[in-house]
Amino acid sequence: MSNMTLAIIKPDAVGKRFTGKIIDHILSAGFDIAAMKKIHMTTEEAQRFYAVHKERPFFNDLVEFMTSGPCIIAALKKENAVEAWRATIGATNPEEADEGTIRKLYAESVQNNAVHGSDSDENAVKEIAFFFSADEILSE
Ligand code: IDP
Ligand code: MG
Repeated sequence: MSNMTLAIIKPDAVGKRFTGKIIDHILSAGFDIAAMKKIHMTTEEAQRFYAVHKERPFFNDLVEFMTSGPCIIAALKKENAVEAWRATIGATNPEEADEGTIRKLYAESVQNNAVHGSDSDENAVKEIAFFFSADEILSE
């Protein structure tokens, strides 16, 4: 499934009413939205979603941030979706993100960085399945 990736519009960006601008950016960059919904992650879900980072010093703050308000999650479709979406969002730290990327435009800090993107095809498949059932994902 190398044509799909998981995007999350994080609580900071949803709270600042950037959802529309970010969805416009997604569409302008040529992604199709295969699935989308609004969720408010539980602590348990955020801990499981970010389990790979559980030994990192920022883990508890990250879980608290991701559960601080609702997120918009989406399965995005495009050729080489993972790489294309990472290029569209920019570096984790917005200070290091290229001009015109979503994080450069809308992120406030390395933690509150507006959006998530899967980092590999393998993780994209897992992350999409974490939030969406197969019948919620449209291929048209
Ligand atoms: P990514 O989102 O660009 O893939 P990761 O290294 O996978 O970055 O980190 C996951 C999330 O954890 C980041 O998007 C950010 O919200 C948070 N994070 C990463 N590094 C730091 C840090 O050094 N301090 C605080 N939060 C961080
Ligand atoms: Mg990551």
